[in-house]
Amino acid sequence: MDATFLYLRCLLFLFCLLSHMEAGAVDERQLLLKFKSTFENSSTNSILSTWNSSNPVCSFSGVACNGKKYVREVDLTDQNLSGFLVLDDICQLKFLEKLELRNNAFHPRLFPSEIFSLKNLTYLGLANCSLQGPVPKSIGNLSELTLLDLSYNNMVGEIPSEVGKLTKLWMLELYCNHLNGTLPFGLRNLTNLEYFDASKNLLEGNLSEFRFSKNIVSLHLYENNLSGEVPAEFGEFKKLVVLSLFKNMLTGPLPQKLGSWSKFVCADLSENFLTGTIPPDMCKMGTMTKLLFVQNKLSGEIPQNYAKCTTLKRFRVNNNLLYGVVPPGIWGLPNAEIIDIGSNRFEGPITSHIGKARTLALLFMSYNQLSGELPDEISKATSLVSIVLDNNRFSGRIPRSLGDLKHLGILFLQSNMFSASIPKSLGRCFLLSDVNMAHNLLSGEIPSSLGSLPSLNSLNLSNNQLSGQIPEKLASLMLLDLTHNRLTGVVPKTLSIAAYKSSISGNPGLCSMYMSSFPRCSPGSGLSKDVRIVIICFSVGSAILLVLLICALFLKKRKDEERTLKEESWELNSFHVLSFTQDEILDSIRQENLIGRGGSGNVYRVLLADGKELAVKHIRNTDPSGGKSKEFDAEVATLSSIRHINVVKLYCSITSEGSSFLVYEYLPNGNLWDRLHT
Ligand SMILES: *[C@@H]1O[C@H](CO)[C@@H](O)[C@H](O)[C@H]1NC(C)=O
Ligand SMILES: *[C@@H]1O[C@H](CO)[C@@H](O)[C@H](O)[C@H]1NC(C)=O
Ligand SMILES: *[C@@H]1O[C@H](CO)[C@@H](O)[C@H](O)[C@H]1NC(C)=O
Ligand SMILES: *[C@@H]1O[C@H](CO)[C@@H](O)[C@H](O)[C@H]1NC(C)=O
Ligand SMILES: *[C@@H]1O[C@H](CO)[C@@H](O)[C@H](O)[C@H]1NC(C)=O
Ligand SMILES: *[C@@H]1O[C@H](CO)[C@@H](O)[C@H](O)[C@H]1NC(C)=O
Ligand SMILES: *[C@@H]1O[C@H](CO)[C@@H](O)[C@H](O)[C@H]1NC(C)=O
Ligand SMILES: *[C@@H]1O[C@H](CO)[C@@H](O)[C@H](O)[C@H]1NC(C)=O
Ligand SMILES: *[C@@H]1O[C@H](CO)[C@@H](O)[C@H](O)[C@H]1NC(C)=O
Ligand SMILES: *[C@@H]1O[C@H](CO)[C@@H](O)[C@H](O)[C@H]1NC(C)=O
Ligand SMILES: CC(=O)N[C@H]1CO[C@H](CO)[C@@H](O)[C@@H]1O
Repeated sequence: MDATFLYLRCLLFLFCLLSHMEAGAVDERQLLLKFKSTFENSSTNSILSTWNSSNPVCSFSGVACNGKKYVREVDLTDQNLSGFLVLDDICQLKFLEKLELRNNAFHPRLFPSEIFSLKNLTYLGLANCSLQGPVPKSIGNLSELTLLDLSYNNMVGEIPSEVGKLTKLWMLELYCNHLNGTLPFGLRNLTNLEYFDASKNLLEGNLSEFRFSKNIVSLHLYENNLSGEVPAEFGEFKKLVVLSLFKNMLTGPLPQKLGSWSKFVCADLSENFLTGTIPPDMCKMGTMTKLLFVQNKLSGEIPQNYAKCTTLKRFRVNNNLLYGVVPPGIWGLPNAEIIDIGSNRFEGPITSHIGKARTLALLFMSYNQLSGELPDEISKATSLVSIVLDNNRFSGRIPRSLGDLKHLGILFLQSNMFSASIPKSLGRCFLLSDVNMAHNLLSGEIPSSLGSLPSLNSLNLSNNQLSGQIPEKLASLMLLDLTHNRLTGVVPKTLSIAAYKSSISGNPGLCSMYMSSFPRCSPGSGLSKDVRIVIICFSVGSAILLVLLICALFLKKRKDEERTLKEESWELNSFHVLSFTQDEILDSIRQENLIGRGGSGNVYRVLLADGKELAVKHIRNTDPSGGKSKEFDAEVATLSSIRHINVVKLYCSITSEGSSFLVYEYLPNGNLWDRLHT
């Protein structure tokens, strides 16, 4: 039997040899054409159209040959190829070194074992190829591999320790699979490894196997279940520039020399249980852009060095146990986009350095013990979109210069000790959407300019010492809280409905013509008796009319909206970088997406293809005379039913002659922090 086997092997060998000698390149063409024939719809693929029997194999698109005209590379990235990935044929290409099939639409299948005959393969790219099942142990046979990319598949089970045999590996990509177990014993032998990414898997255990990865440049293991400490050896890695380990269960202190040797760029260790202090020298070479340690148990002060780290774009240490005075230079980092130091124990003032923070968009520092006055220079940080500094000990007046911040959308100053009056200049911040100044010592009148802000959603001025009348225009907000102040006079007509009762209570000086829970206004303070009678009669009569009107309008509206939206000419005005198009919004203005219905417009919940949710408020332009229509009550009823939904960010407006849409971020649970992940 052995003899027979040998004989057959010999025959096969001879056959192979002969076919090679005859015309190697022609054979390779047949192999590739057979490979092509395994794809569905290969006839409609433009690259594969060059794969035909009259073209020489080296002129096939996506194919590269070596000096002897043998196929060295096959690269069919992003070709939308479908069918079962069958590699029998292509794996007979003796000189193949690179096989890249990323981002195709293959049918699910196990890791193709044919591949293991390709001993010369140096580059194997099978990302997003619908591979299933475990990573086979035979992967260890491909000992020439320098790049192995199996990311974006459905691979399960543990990473086989045979991977440790691929000692030439320079890049290993395993992210977005379902790999579990610990990082295998053997990874330590991959001393040439520079890029490793096994993020978004189910890995557990510790990082010990990486203690020997002294050439590592970029290490990503975020969104796993890794535990234990970051090994001390990481502090000695001379080439490390990116370390991304967020959302794991890591504990213990960080090596203090971490990132100090190389042109270090990014440390993202958010959402772990790290203790100790922030390593001080990650920006030593002046290249760091992201320092992200959100939600850990770090303590100590912010190292002074970061105040000089002018390359920093994101400085986020929210939710730790850090303390001390924030080094003044931090406020003025010239390239910072986010400074997020909330929920710590920082103290001291925001210094005038903030005037240098020209790119700063988000400034978060809630729940600390910061104090002093806000410097006027804050107005020079002209990119500011959100100022969130609630629950601190700030005092003094709110700077008038805030009115210069043309991009400001969120202003949260609540639970501090701000005094004096609310600056009228805020009426010039046209993008303001959410304002909270509750629980301060503010006095004086509510500036009526706030009522003219076109995108204001919520205004909370409760628990202050505000006096004077409520400005007429403060209506149609998703949230209005003016409770517990010293407001006086007549409750404006627009607020004289039940939905607003809880927004204005706790102001003993208020009176109302219509709301029983307030003292009636004396005749001098409001309208004459005749006018009142007319209004009451009108209300009763119009109630019936209103119902009919709303029904009619509603039916008409449904038709109008569905029929004509995209035919109209629209103008899009964006206030943020948009990840959606105008058409995506207009296409989603459909009955099934309606979450609230009102007189002057409806509110829709829009689910984008990428899973992001938006709230879209449709406002039909009212008649030229400008006054609120009778449908106003209905709208308030609608909007007040979702008024506690925290609609924070206004992305854009889309307007035409007849109506306009305001597109907001939609936050069902209203958690401001959730939306700001790294
Ligand atoms: C093969 O493809 C080339 C274009 O690359 C084309 O010019 C030629 O006509 C094709 N030959 C056949 C037999 O389809
Ligand atoms: C991919 O192919 C499918 C069918 O094979 C087709 O419906 C789809 O439009 C193609 N997509 C692209 C981007 O070519
Ligand atoms: C690897 O490539 C060499 C030439 O570089 C060739 O002689 C050899 O047959 C190839 N090995 C395999 C297993 O294909
Ligand atoms: C995976 O490939 C498909 C094409 O088959 C593509 O549409 C999709 O965007 C790719 N996914 C990723 C994460 O690149
Ligand atoms: C390939 O790997 C498997 C599993 O590790 C091993 O049993 C087999 O001997 C290897 N084959 C070759 C040709 O090296
Ligand atoms: C890993 O997942 C496989 C199934 O995919 C399971 O059988 C195995 O027990 C898991 N191992 C660990 C360590 O969780
Ligand atoms: C690592 O490599 C050494 C020497 O090449 C070898 O003896 C050892 O078995 C390897 N370790 C693992 C876990 O593969
Ligand atoms: C890391 O985990 C391995 C088992 O996976 C264990 O043997 C080793 O002691 C652990 N190292 C540390 C420092 O906890
Ligand atoms: C993560 O690991 C811990 C133990 O370290 C375990 O209790 C927990 O269930 C794991 N979580 C997941 C999602 O696997
Ligand atoms: C207004 O802000 C205060 C302080 O943050 C808060 O307690 C109160 O609930 C807010 N009002 C509404 C209606 O949300
Ligand atoms: C399996 C598959 O994708 N088939 C498609 C091939 O292309 C034609 C049109 O070119 C489609 O109708 C098939 O559905």
